Amino acid sequence: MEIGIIGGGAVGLLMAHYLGKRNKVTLYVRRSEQMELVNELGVGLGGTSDTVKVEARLIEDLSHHDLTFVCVKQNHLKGLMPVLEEIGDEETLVFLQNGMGHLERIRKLSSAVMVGVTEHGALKTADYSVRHTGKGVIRLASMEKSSNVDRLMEQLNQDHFPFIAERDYYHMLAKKLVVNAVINPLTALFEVRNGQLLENPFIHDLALGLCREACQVLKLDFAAEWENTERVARATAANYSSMYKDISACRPSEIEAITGYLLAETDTLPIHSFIYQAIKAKEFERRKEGHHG
Ligand code: KPL
Repeated sequence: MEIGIIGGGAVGLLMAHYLGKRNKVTLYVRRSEQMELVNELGVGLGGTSDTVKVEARLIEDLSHHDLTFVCVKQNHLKGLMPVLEEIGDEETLVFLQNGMGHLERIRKLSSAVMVGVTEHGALKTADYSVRHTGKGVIRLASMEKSSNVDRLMEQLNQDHFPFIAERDYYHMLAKKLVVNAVINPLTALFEVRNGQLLENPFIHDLALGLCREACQVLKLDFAAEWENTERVARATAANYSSMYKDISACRPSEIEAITGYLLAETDTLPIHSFIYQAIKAKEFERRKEGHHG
C-alpha cells in the first residue's frame, strides 16, 4: 500500500518507521533540514539499529496515496487545511489529533475521513529517529457509516504495531479526551511523569476531580473512564505527556483543544477552569523565560 504520513513529530516518525517496513511510505515534513536527513538516513528506532528507508517531502508537495495519516497537533491543523482541501475529496484521510474541536472541519474534506487515537509512548530523539517508549495500539474509526475500516486493519496490522477498528468514533475520541484532560495538564503543571499522577495523593485527588467533571460533560461513565485513565497512566508511567514536553520546550500546548474544548461545552467545571488558567499562566512564564534565555 502507498501511505502518506503528514507530520515529522514523534507520532509521525513512529508510524513512518513501522508502516515503512511493509508499505511504500512518504513522510511529509515542514522543514527541509528534516526532509534531507530522513531521505539520507531513513527513520530509525532510537536505542536500536533498526532503520527503515522512507521518502520524505515537504508538506506543500503533498500528493495522492492509498491512505494518508495526518499526525500534526491540533494547533497546526488549521494551517494545513488548504493543502488538504487541494488533495481532493476522494482521498482516505486519517486524523490522529488529541481533542475534538476539529471534527466538523475535517469531515468536510473528503468522503473517506477517519479518526484515530494512539496509545503509544513515543519520544523524538532526532529529526530522523524516535524512541518507542511505551508499546500501545492505534484505534481507528470511520466518520462515515459505510466504510472499509476492517479491510484496512488487515493491511496495517503488525505484531509490534497493532491497529484496532472501533465502531463509534465519537465515543472513542471522548474516551481519549478524558485521558488527555486528566493526564496532560496535571503532568505539565506539576512537572511529573505520567505514573506519578497515581503515586502523589494530592495530584491523584485532582485527577479524580478532573475525570469526574470531564465525564459529566461528555456523558461517560465515571468508574469506567477512571479505570481507563489509570490504565493509560500505568502503561505510560515512565513517559512525560505531550503537554509537559510542549510547555518545557516553550511550544504552545494543546490546552485549548483539550481542556478548552470541555470548557466551551459548559461553564460549570471549576477544577478544569482552574487548571486551564494555571496552564495558561505556566505557558506564559515559560515563553517569557524562553525569550530571555
Ligand atoms: O496522549 C498522551 C499524551 O501525552 O498526549 C498520553 C496518553 C497522556 C500519553 O502520554
